[in-house]
Amino acid sequence: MPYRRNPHTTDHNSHHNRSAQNHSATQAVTPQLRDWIVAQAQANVPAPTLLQAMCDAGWDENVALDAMDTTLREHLAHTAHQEGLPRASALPQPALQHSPARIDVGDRTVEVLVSMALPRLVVFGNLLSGEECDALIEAAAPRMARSLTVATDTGGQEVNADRTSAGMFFARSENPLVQRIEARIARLLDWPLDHGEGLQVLHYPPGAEYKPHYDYFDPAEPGTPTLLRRGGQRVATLILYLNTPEAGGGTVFPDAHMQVAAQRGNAVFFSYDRPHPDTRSLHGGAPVLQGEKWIATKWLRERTFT
Ligand code: PD2
Ligand code: ZN
Repeated sequence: MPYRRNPHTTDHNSHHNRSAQNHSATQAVTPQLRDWIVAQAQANVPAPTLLQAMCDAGWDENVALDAMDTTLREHLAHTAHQEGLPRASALPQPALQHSPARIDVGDRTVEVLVSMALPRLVVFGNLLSGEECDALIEAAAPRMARSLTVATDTGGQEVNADRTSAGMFFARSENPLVQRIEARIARLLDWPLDHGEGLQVLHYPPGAEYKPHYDYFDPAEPGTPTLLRRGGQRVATLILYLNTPEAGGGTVFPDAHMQVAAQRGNAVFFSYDRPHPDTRSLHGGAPVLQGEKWIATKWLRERTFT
């Protein structure tokens, strides 16, 4: 694909500054040059061709590379925002660069069972011991109340027909068991412990379910600014399975056409870098068909949760 000549640089070069060395020290990335770089990229001109064109026009190679990089990065961020996409956040990330089958989290070896790019999702095995699962259920059971969900209009809480489970929240680091599990999660996900909400335990009796939803706070809802004051957006969820229902009760991801089975000690992690459906993070708790279901959920925030 041929590129269009860039008059801005060429004029600058031919009329004002013929020394390439001197030129590189004074080359300013003008708005016109930025527009030209964006137009070339939009016309699918390959990056090396674009770079060569700039070098031919008298640009120092490093300055040209830097100008291309900065201009296109800013352009992409700007376009995403213009198109109504909220800005992307940094994310918790398990260390999976070398595709390990197991991750040492200090006091335990966690198995990596599934890793998916979109939605960003990882299924872990053996994150909790059977005894830890039982102890969490035992500590939570006397404190269970019908699950509330966030009231999106006010930022408060309300009973919700889409969520027929009962639940409770542990305060962060409330007791040694919770503290140990939270420290393990922080290490596994490489995310500060204080960037997490307190662990929530949910109990689903037979027939109960949690209809598909997003865990992030919808930027369009009036209650969202209130919710964001306590540590910014939710950026990831870790659902820990505390028992194995006899049938049903998996966590479904409709956009990925997949379901994670609820297996005691296992967990599913998924992240969403912006509060937008393009993260494909829609998920739900399938109806429990036989037996009951207990989970603990850890929601991770952008910043310290207060
Ligand atoms: O219990 C589940 O599988 C489930 C499904 C959807 C839990 C949550 N969401 C949650 O705790 O956010
Ligand atoms: Zn959820």
